[in-house]
Amino acid sequence: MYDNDADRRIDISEPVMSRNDRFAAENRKFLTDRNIYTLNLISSPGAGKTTVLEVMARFFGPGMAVIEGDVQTRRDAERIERAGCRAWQIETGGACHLDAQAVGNALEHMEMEDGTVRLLAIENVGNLICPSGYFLGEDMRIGLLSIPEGDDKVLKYPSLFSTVDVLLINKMDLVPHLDFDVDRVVEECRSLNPDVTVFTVSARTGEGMEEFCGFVESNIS
Ligand SMILES: Nc1nc2c(ncn2[C@@H]2O[C@H](COP(=O)(O)OP(=O)(O)OP(=O)(O)O)[C@@H](O)[C@H]2O)c(=O)[nH]1
Ligand SMILES: [Mg+2]
Repeated sequence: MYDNDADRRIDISEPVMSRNDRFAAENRKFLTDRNIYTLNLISSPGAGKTTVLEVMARFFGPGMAVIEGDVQTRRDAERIERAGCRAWQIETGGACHLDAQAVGNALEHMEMEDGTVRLLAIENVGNLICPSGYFLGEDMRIGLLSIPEGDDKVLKYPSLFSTVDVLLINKMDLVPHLDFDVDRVVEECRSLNPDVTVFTVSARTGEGMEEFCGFVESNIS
C-alpha cells in the first residue's frame, strides 16, 4: 500500500533518459560546440561503408574525420588514413555496435580543436539490428543497403530503416547481375519512414557519389 507522501511516489510518466542517451547528449554538445556535423553509418558487414567513406575522404579531404567501429582490427582506419583523412579506430572486442560512451572516449583523443574538421563520419560495427538502438549524438543517421543483400531487407529490419535520415543503396553497378528491385526497397522504406532521403550509388564506379557528398555538404553549416 502507498500512502500520500509525495516523496515516496515515482512519476512513471517522466521520460527516463538512458545512460547511453546521456553520453550521446554530451557528444552532441561537444560536436556542436566545435561546429562539427556528424554522420552515423549503419549497414550489414560488407555493404560498403568503408568504401563509401574512402570516396568521401577524397571529396572532403582533411575537413572530414572518421571514427571506425569494428569488433577487431585497425584495418578500416588504415584504409581511411590512406584515403587522406584522420581516423580513430574503436575495437569493441566483441560488442556488435558502438555506444555513445565509446564514441565520447574517442572524441577526447581525436584532437579536433584546430577548427579544420567540419564533418565527422562514424562507421558503426557491421550489423543491421544492434546499432539502431544506440544514438551516438549524430546529426544524420545513414542506413546503407547493398544490392547483393537482396531487396527484401527493409521490412525485415525495421528498427534500422524506420530511424534513418538517409537510405543509401550501394553497389548499383551490380544491379544488372542480380535480382534487386530498387523501387520496392524505396517504397518499403518510405512506408516506414516517409521523410527518408534516398540516394543510389556505386562507391566502386563513383556513380551517384558526387550527389550524395554534395547533399552531406549542404547540411554542414
Ligand atoms: N561491386 C561493388 N563492390 C563494392 C562497392 N562498394 C564496396 N564494394 C566492395 O564490397 C566489399 C566490402 O566493402 P567494405 O567497404 O569493406 O564494406 P563495409 O561495410 O565497410 O564492411 P565492414 O566494415 O566489414 O562491415 C569490398 O570488396 C568492396 O570493394 C560497390 O559500389 N560496388
Ligand atoms: Mg568497414
